[in-house]
Amino acid sequence: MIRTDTPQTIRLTDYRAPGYLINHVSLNVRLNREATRITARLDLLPNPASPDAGGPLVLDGQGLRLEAINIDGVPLTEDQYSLDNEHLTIHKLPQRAVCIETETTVDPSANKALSGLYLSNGVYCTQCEAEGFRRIAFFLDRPDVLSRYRVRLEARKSEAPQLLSNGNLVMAGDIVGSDRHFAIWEDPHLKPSYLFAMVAGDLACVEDSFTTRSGRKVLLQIYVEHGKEERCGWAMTSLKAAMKWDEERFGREYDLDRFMIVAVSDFNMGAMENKGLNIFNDKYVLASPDSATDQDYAHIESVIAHEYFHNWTGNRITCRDWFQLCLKEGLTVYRDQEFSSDIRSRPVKRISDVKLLRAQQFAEDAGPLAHPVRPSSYMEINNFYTATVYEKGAEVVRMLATLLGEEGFRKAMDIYFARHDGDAATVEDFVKCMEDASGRDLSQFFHWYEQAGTPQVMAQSRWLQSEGVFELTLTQSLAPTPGQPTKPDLDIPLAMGLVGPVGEDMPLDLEGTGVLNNPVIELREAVQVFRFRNVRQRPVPSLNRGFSAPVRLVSNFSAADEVALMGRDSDPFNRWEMAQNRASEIITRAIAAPDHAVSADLARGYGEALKRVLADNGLEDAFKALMAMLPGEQDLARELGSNVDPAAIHAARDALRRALGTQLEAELQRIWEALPTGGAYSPDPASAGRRSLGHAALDLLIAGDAASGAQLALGHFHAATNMTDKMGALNVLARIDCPQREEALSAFYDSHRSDPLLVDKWMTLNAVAPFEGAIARVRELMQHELFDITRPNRVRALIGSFAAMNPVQFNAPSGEGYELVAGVIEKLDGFNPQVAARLATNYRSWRALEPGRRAKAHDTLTRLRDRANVSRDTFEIISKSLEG
Ligand code: 0A1
Ligand code: ZN
Repeated sequence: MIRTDTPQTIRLTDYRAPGYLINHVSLNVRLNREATRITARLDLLPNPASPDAGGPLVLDGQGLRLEAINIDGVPLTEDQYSLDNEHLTIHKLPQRAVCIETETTVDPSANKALSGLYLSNGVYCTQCEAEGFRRIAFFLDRPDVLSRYRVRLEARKSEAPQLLSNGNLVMAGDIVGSDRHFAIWEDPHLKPSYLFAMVAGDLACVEDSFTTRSGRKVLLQIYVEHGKEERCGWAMTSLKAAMKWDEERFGREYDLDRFMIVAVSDFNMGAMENKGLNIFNDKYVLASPDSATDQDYAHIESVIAHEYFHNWTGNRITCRDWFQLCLKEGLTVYRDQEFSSDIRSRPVKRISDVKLLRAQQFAEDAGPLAHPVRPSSYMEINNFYTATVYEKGAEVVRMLATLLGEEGFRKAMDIYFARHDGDAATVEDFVKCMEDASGRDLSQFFHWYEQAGTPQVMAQSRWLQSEGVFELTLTQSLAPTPGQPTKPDLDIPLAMGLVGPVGEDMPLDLEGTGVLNNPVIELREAVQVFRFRNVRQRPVPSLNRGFSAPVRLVSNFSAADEVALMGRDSDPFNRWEMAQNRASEIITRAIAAPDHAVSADLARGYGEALKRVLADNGLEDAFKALMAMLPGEQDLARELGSNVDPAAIHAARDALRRALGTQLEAELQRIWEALPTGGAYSPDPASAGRRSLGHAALDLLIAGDAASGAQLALGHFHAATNMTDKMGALNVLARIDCPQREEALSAFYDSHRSDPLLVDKWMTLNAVAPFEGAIARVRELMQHELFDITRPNRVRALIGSFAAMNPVQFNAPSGEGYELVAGVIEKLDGFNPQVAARLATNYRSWRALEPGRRAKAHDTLTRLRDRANVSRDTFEIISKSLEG
């Protein structure tokens, strides 16, 4: 049966201010697993600023059982309101302040969508962003309705010794004559319903404190399952570092007396910034040397910071509507990236962020799901928590910071905080602050928020020796994306340098401007010529340094120039970028070559350049590790753009790995042997860098000589005294078909089967094998006693990793990989559409495949779209994937 009721599209241009406002919310929540009873009293009044004031009141509500309703204490008769699946409509309201009281019941134990009130390992918790509050109470569930909340929670004492909600605890006690107790919380700050949270359960609590720069002492609490207290230290350290950094870098202090974090096992996303009560997926809280890798430590640090930073960018200043999501997300990602850059290595952080941006956002922008940083329409808002809104949104803020300079940007942020504190704001409001602080007209820049797609910048240069002029011609273009056939020119800030013979930066004396203090040029026209004067020696241009603009740069620069920059550009980002360019070119040629053989000459040249980098004592280990990693298979596929054969890409990339592994064997061996084993573990960046370099070396060694490499890796696995070393060995072993792989995987399982986060790692290791048998293994694991399709982390670990990290097997020519994932989407869609729809985005590049695979993917997608009862979430992703 084909879906008949096509979900409605919601448009930014249809925004209307709410007809009613809710000043105060008082909730009384009597928790019970199957029937939680919620009384909600809303102090409501007509919105004088809205033409809809005086009209019917339409409250959102989903899956609620309405038990009673009254206005100012008078019960409503049935003809005074109507109910459908998504709304409670009160036909007529007196045109004055009223108190509407509803009493509803919900069943948390049956909530597997993990939106609204649900149970995770017996702990009651909530998730209200974006539209989950309507599953708790009838409400104007939209971010421009800001209210003060008072929440009374009540539960059985033995079941839920802790009762938590936003703000301050004002009263708590036992209910005499019963086994129940209660707590009352008041949040003094106005907030939209999506920031509401409550948690009730039997949890352990780790406490610390932070004194703000104005001298207020803030209680910090992290709640976790009993027995996991020792794994909270890193999260607490990260939280305190984030609080301090926001004071120093942005002048932002925390504004309540208590800040709570709760870690739960079942969560649809990473974490949530509920006011004063952040709720986290426990994988972004729990860490110990023997359970978390260096990467996990770094992720925890940045997610803790991200959620904390939302207190100002998201909570104090929130979004007028969900189209403005990047207002809080892009800005907060920018802030967490800056935090990590300041406390770790800036170049290493930048390279890692750009890798992620390319892998996720560029891929999104290149396919049928492309959308602007601020979308203009959606069917299901949960589908728009995307790399474009988050990561490209952060890039747009970064470009503003580049254009305004550090001081100018800080001034603009100060204006933003002062002007909009307490507001539900728009992207226009934000950009206006940037304009007012700088005196610049940012109307052309604003297109970055509205245009989908990755711009291409073509650079051509020549050195006019006799005139002493270096001439750079830049051309911008932006290919059509769904719904946007033509595009205006963007304002593109390009940081750059002209690099002299020994790596020095020459002065940039731009004709018509003079010597640039800030080495950034702005490309604003379709084609623009920049002439630099007094260039007496032939320079090598280094463009888009630090990836100042999220564009695809193509140039007529020679391989020799790229190799030169790889060795001596003062901008570390571009050293890495040039290495990636060279490697991509070599691999791309091998893809087209018979047997995917790599050119020995090209590989040798590349290997020599890499050798010099690895031997340079002035470079950080973490940077060298990034230099030693080849571009990913999906990056290569995206560069090819059409007629993609994932198996050919894998083979060609492997051929270069093998060549490097053989050629650099001695150097790699030296690096490998220098990797310390045993000893105390510390997650600090220098130690983590040493480990990542060692593991990058292992990856190439194993490519050069699989048999001896596998033995090395197995030895490393058995000798490991921390999770980073274990996973370093397993990550390479997991990708080669050898007995050592099976031995290590089963040893890992035996030691860690009782730790869910480690079982997830194990599932992923099984799912990423690029060789025959992977599909059967994944199918087998879906029957494993530890697989549970209702737990998002487990589904992502096994199925999500298979689809996203195993391009060869997901794209098996038989179509079996597509079918496997589709089967999971179908099941999941029945109870957790958010996670199902996200899984479905893995098909987004199907049109770029070679014809055989393309046809298989098309069949699978069509079947998925045309199912009866497909959710709005999944329907939107699949139908757009098929159309675009
Ligand atoms: N605002 C959170 C992300 C988030 C979004 C939706 C969620 O549930 C559907 C949960 C979390 C953040 O940016 O961290
Ligand atoms: Zn966020």
